[in-house]
Amino acid sequence: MFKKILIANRGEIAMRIIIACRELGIKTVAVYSEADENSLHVRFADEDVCIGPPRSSESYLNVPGVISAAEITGADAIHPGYGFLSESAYLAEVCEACHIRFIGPDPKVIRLMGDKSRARRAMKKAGLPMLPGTDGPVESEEDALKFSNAIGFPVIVKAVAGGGGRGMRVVRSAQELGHAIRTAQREAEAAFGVPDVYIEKYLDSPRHIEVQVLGDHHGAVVHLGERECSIQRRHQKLMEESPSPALTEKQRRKLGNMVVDAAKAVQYSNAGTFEFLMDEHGKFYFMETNTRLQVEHPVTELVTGIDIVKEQIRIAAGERLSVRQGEVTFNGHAIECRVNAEDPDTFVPSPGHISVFSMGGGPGIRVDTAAHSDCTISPYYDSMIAKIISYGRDRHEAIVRMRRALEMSVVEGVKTTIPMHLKILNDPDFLAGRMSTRFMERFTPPSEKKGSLAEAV
Ligand code: MV4
Repeated sequence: MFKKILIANRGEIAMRIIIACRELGIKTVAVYSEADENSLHVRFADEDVCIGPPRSSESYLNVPGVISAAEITGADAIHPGYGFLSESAYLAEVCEACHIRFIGPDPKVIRLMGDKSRARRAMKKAGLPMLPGTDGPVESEEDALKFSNAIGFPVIVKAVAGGGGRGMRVVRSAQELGHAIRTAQREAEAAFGVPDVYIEKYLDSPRHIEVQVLGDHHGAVVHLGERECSIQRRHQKLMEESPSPALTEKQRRKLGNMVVDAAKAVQYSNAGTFEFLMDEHGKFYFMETNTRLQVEHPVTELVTGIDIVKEQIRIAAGERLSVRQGEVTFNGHAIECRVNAEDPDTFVPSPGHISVFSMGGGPGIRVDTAAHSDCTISPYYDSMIAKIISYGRDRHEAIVRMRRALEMSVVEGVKTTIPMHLKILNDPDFLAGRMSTRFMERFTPPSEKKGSLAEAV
């Protein structure tokens, strides 16, 4: 097992990784930017190294800085958390070259899944259900038109290097196709340096459902069930839950087994998430694979009792998965609310000093945060300040607990999205489990709707 792990991240997820290391008896190294000198992850790590100025590009995204910090402190492994360098095949390769273990999948698998068109081909071959789509990047506008006419409009043009909703264009008629392809290519080139795009049949109001997997270096893969992530805005998830209210036990088993087979086909190791869209008939279609720990992993931990971060560390150290599929059980229901320092109506960021910070607790409530009273929320980073995760024997109990925990939370000094969450938790469609990726349109002010994906696409 590792003796010392460097955490290449900040905020609540750096704290989450420190917690796992402490329980495993592993020493920790925090890296931090000048803006995070007084952060809790620096306080609770055994060692800390400042790696640069506040801007992420000069600190948390700086591969030489992170590697140097690991070398100087003698860390055996690097946990990248989510965001930042978590899906950098390059960091994983540099780690390999430096004999530092990267806590994540093999760089080859990260690279494969990072190319959304290659990933699509590989996962189709491995048996996952797909929407009709091009088998590679669009070669010419004529071919694209022929293909789109054959599968029927609407279609969606997606950047091969995209993912998470960046670089997409919905096309509703043949006349718009050429322009959409050219615009998408230009945007993709500017954003990712790779102009390639591919085409898929477009689903208008699907659910977003994702499956958590763990794979070890001995060929074992298990799935930990699904998460319902339809409640999002501009590709930022706001609330997630497990299980999805839309799935039957039989569907869960079938989807989970398909994902396990697909993960085995690419020798997937460590934690991963397979994203699907579900249509109104309950059919699933593979979208992409996230080769990292995800923000919403706690809902899965609460319903399975499995500590995903500890599993990640054990897997990276070469140990076997602590459970077989038959030993994975799903109990009760968990919901996560992402508390962001934002205006709850306009979603405009609200950084600043928090004078009072006290999250509701009690039975069935978990709070993952690095915030505290008398702390400062920096404008340089993501606006998420805490995750409140509720657990109950059933969905109703999880909802009731979440409501009272939010009502009994006090955050003074910055605006938060807590009032928005309370509105959602009282919405009849939410309560009935009726949701799609368009759910938040009803909660979005008209002035904000223009740039939203629903409008753009
Ligand atoms: C789609 C789609 C409809 N049809 N693909 C957005 C993020 C990326 N992971 C895939 N995305 C979508 N792909 C087809 N063929 C609709 C979306 C989508 C979406 C997906 C998941 C969660 C929220 C979303 C919001 C808008 C669009």
